[in-house]
Amino acid sequence: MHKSGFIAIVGRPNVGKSTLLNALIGQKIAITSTKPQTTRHRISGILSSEKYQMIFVDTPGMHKGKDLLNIQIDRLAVSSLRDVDLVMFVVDREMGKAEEIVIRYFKNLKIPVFLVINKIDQLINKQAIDQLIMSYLNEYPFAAYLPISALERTHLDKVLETIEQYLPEGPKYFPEDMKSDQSEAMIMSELVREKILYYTEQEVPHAVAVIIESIKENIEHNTVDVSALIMVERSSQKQILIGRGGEKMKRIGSEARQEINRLLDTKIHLTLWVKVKKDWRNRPRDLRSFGYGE
Ligand SMILES: Nc1nc2c(ncn2[C@@H]2O[C@H](COP(=O)(O)OP(=O)(O)OP(=O)(O)O)[C@@H](O)[C@H]2O)c(=O)[nH]1
Ligand SMILES: [Mg+2]
Repeated sequence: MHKSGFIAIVGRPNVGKSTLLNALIGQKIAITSTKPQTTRHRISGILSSEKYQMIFVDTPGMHKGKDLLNIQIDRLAVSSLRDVDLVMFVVDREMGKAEEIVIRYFKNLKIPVFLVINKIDQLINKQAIDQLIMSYLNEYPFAAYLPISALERTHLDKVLETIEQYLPEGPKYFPEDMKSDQSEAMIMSELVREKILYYTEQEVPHAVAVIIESIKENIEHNTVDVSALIMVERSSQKQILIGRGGEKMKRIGSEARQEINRLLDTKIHLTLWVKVKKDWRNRPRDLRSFGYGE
């Protein structure tokens, strides 16, 4: 019997959902960062074996944001609960107000929800883990609870085993060698954004969107020429991004290029442009043209 199904990974921002996706697939599919609200799209990672195919759907962290981008992103995360066979609710601390908001969305679900306690490498002792788990089991009838560390890849075999038990019988929806649904352009723009998240602070990471403008094969130099546009909301943010003497932008470009080369196994030449677009996070048309929303 072959089993298959879709598994949504949901939770508050920054709990380690994308890190978990990457660890389960064994490849970097989604970018991660220490800053909340890193993921903005729904990203699928596919794990195939002889016995099963699991399609993991990484989602943006659920939270109540103020701008239109955040509202759309939150809606996207919530809508991911539809049309899946299973939900993994990822947490990294005791039950609180923000967690309660997420759990509220489970109330009408008829599919199993697993409680995944992540970052146990940071919890001091077994007692702390038990206490954390108890704070959730009082709130919702979770089908299973799974303490893990996505970063250190501990107990992931137990996660896969438990998912397999609950998966329905079904076909392979995707070719066996396909690991994600991300296009090359999406991978490139996300990797550029990841480096920006790493090198900027406060409001800048949230004010940035990256759009791949063109991908052209350069036969003469045996490279692929990629041009990317970085959108920010204010000229002060543009200055921060570029840095003194263009130093920061150079570093962002160089690190993004190296990782794109490695992940896509192509030699690219990357050109970055920074442009100011006032208040794009609140403009429906900008959001659409930057690839956000359903
Ligand atoms: N110590 C520790 N850190 C972890 C673990 N898993 C993830 N992290 C860290 O937590 C931070 C957030 O990880 P992400 O995977 O980007 O979190 P996310 O839930 O996808 O965040 P959003 O996309 O913003 O919702 C990163 O700095 C990760 O390295 C873990 O098991 N242990
Ligand atoms: Mg994420």
